[in-house]
Amino acid sequence: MIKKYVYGSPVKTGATVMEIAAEGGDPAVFAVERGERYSFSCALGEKDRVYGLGEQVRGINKRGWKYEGWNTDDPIITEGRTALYASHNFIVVCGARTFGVFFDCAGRVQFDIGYTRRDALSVTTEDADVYLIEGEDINAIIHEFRTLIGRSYIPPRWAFGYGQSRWGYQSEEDIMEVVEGYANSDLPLDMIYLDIDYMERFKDFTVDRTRFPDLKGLAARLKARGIRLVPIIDAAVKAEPGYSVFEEGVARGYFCKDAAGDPFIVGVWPGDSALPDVLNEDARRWFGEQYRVLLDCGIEGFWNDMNEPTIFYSRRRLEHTIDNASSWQGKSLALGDYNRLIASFTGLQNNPLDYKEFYHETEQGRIVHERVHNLYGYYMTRSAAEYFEEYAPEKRFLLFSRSSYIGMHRYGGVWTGDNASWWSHILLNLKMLPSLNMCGFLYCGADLGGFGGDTTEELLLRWLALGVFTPLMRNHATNGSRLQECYRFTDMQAFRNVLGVRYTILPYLYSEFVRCALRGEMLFRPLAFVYDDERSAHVEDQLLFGDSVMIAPVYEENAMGRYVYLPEEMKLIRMKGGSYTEEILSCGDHFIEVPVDEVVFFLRPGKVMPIAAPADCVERMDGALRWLQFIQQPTAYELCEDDGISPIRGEECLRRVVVEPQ
Ligand code: MIG
Repeated sequence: MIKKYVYGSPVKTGATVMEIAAEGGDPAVFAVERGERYSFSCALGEKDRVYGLGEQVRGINKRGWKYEGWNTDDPIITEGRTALYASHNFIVVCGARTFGVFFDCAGRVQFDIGYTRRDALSVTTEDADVYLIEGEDINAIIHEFRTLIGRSYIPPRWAFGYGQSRWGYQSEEDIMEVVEGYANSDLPLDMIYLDIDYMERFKDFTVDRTRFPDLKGLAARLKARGIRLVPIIDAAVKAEPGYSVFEEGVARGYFCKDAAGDPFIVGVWPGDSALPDVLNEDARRWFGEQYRVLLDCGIEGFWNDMNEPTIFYSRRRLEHTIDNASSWQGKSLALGDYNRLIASFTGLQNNPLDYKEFYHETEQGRIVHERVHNLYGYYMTRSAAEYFEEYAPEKRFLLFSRSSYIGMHRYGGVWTGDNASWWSHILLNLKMLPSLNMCGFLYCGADLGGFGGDTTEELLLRWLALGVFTPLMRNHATNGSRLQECYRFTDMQAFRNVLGVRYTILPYLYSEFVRCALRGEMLFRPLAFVYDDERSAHVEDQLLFGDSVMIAPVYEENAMGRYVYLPEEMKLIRMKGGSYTEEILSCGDHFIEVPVDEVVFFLRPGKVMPIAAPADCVERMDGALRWLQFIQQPTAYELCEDDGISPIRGEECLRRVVVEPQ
């Protein structure tokens, strides 16, 4: 049961798809205080656990820390952070009393989940719609929430292949070198990503003709080999006279404006730039249409970046800062003054004061950015998705974004931003998955191998051994870091084994994904959502993957394997490429040896799993299925069979197959 409570006059965010009449009073579970902000608090019982918040730091159980819904581009992702690139303000308190609550507020939302006091939870918001969701158990509550927010995005089937990315591919030659690198090492590849260097001086919707003389031809040649080229689009548009996207946007008033009504100029990669006002319906349609230049080149997928939106500087604050700095010319600086001088420059980036200085022209009137900050990435992505549907209604496109808000899950997926080549980030990747799924984001993944810093062969292999299960499976790294394409390393057979597992399990991954999207279920669940025992309630490094499988990846360096907790008897599967061994293990703790060239997972009793033979890309898979099984009697499985391209409108694509025990 869902109840809605309205505080103040919140901006409509587009998070939900159901009209619910507002209740009077306050949700019974909270003590509510009204001041400058609204505050909602309740006691936490000794054993209560709190789940949710989507893309966030720390545990699957969020208890013990403070978090913020405030989309932030800061690439140093440590435990001390409180906000990442996305705001997913949905939590479920689970214990003596179990309930879900969604704080639908596009401004700053603060969660204190047993941080100030271990026995108390408090959330503060600006004007907000607050939804209280009650149900039989946590799964019922989440399912109800997913009904409220609408069906998750389903990408084309090829988007479940493996992709390679790197910030720094400069030219067609660079791209071809990577493609041949994979092919020559006999490694699969479905996607290769273009980062900002394909553009002409970082101008959205342009292609640098000297380095990419024939993007259309390149896209076609790659597609003939089953590989898609996936370019990046940045939020900000270069402010340059003569650049049609900028000039048209200015002429039509489609950029965010300052108080005087002029485009608000910010610095991002192209230098001075303007932010398309994606919260304005006309501007949103217009921005979406710009993707056409690339769609006409045969491009079928995009990643949207810098849409927190990132502001390296605002023109105005930069001028002011430079003036201020020059006033120090020739003067001696005491340490405090020196520090202030430096801070005046470092503080230019994503300065919260800038968010008070520009506006969106929405159907709900003129709104200052800070009140709707968390919606920017959502609406940038929606603008593309809505246009794709107009451009080719018979086709699904790949689309994912860095910044997001609940509601965007209907239009695209997410990657979880600038992680690092740290072992702890494998585990963080795992922990985010169920939280993201709760909030509707099913198509998601992290930069495998780590974005920042230098990876190692072992780190990459172990990370890929988790990545084979994540819907978005992309190896991506930053400019200047160690080259991270699989073929750069030594043990090619190990990479073949691990990447091959992705293709082997693809029929299962795809079927589970589509079913979960259609039915509002989670692809990745914490053990606590499925098993009732006390141990399962606290497991933070294993997950259920779909209905049939449990995963427990290795996330420590130089490990021989790891301890795995089995809440019930399970069948251990050790997989290399398309071959595997099976072993039944009893309920309880086991030390599982895991060589780096192997992927292990566990099949649940009474369950089956469709698998295929590996191939060098999704389109070349032969369609023949085999079944992994741990059953005593004939068991039904819902297999997704569609063309992988046409929009999926209903459950017709799911076929019930009965598997006989063998
Ligand atoms: O300020 O386009 O998260 O994936 O490679 C950095 C360059 C901008 C941030 C993205 C990252 C991408 C990078 N971008």
